[in-house]
Amino acid sequence: MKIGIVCYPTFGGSGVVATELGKALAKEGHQIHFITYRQPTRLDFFSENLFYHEVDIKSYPLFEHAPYELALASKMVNVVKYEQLDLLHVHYAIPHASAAYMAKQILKERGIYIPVVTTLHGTDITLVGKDPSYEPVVTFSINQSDGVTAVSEDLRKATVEHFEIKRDIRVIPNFIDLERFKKQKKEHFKLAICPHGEKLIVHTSNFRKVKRVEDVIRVFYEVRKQIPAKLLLVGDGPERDKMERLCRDLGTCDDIRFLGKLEAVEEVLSVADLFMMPSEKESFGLAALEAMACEVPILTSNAGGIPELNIDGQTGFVCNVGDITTMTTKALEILKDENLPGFKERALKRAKEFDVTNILPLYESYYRETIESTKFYFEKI
Ligand code: GMT
Repeated sequence: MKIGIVCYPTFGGSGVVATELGKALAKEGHQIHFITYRQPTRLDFFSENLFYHEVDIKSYPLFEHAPYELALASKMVNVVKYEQLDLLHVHYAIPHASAAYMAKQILKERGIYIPVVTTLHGTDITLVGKDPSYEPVVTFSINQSDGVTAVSEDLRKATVEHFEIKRDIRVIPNFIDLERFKKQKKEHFKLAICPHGEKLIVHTSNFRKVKRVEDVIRVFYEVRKQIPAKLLLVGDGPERDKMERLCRDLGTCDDIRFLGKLEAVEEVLSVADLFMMPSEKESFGLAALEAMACEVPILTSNAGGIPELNIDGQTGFVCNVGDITTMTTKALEILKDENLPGFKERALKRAKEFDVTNILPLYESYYRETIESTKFYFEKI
């Protein structure tokens, strides 16, 4: 198949999923055309089946905000037409699904029917999408897509609850390339961070408010009172300054390190003993799956789709959002020498269920179904 993938090219989870999906599809022999405003972060090598089309955003003194959606729709029209694509797969509804709708209408006028699959990732529904400033367009463009997928059952339910949806939504969970995350013990790295055999806790996120990084630090502070431990915080974002101040106020600076944005997050994860994700909202929790793929147990909140990934008492523990006391107790339980190996083993076993080799065929068959179900329109044009 020839597939156009539209996504955000940044570090965010939806962009990572879209890029990894495109790479995996290309390996299977499909021709993949990425359409974004910048080269996706993880698309930094040559493959005969991978193409990148940059959206040109023209600015003009009159525009306070250049109309990205129009430039994107125009680019989609041209790429679909000249590359003869079979399907467009857009990741994150805003503004990709509505731009795809516009492109589809323009192409229809020109005698081409392009099926559109929209993948909902989370905040495009739970935070931004349901805001009255976007809701009518999000509802319309979900209903107008030829196929819609959500990354968890919880997100599917939230979409049906918040919007007037007149179509089925298929749940296709996020995935991981286990080959990339295969355990690569960097003992020298562990020794540098934990010279006295301390337990290592890791958190990675974009440091937005919904991630509740403060809970990570407060739980660590309590754990640290009971056992020797270190905390690594990977990522960057709006909450970082506040979190650095909190560490200073708590007097924990010696045991906490802020590493900023890291490309090779698997190197840090490979030496971790516990991963924390206390988010307020999380449709899936890709970062937690990455940790599990590195054989790291996870301590999470019960937000959104996280409980579909984290099996309470098996791969880690699931606690109520903001319940720092229970999180501390559970962290200590996981970190006990006699418990840790079992948690690690079960975390890895669970991650294997989400290996790309299991999830890719779900997308491929959904594409085929969608193309098949729109054949009627092809014939009508
Ligand atoms: O976090 C966001 O604001 C958006 C989005 C992104 O691009 O990172 O994250 C969402 O998509 C990920 C990939 O499907 C999911 O793993 C995250 O759980 C989800 N984030 C939220 O729901 C907060």
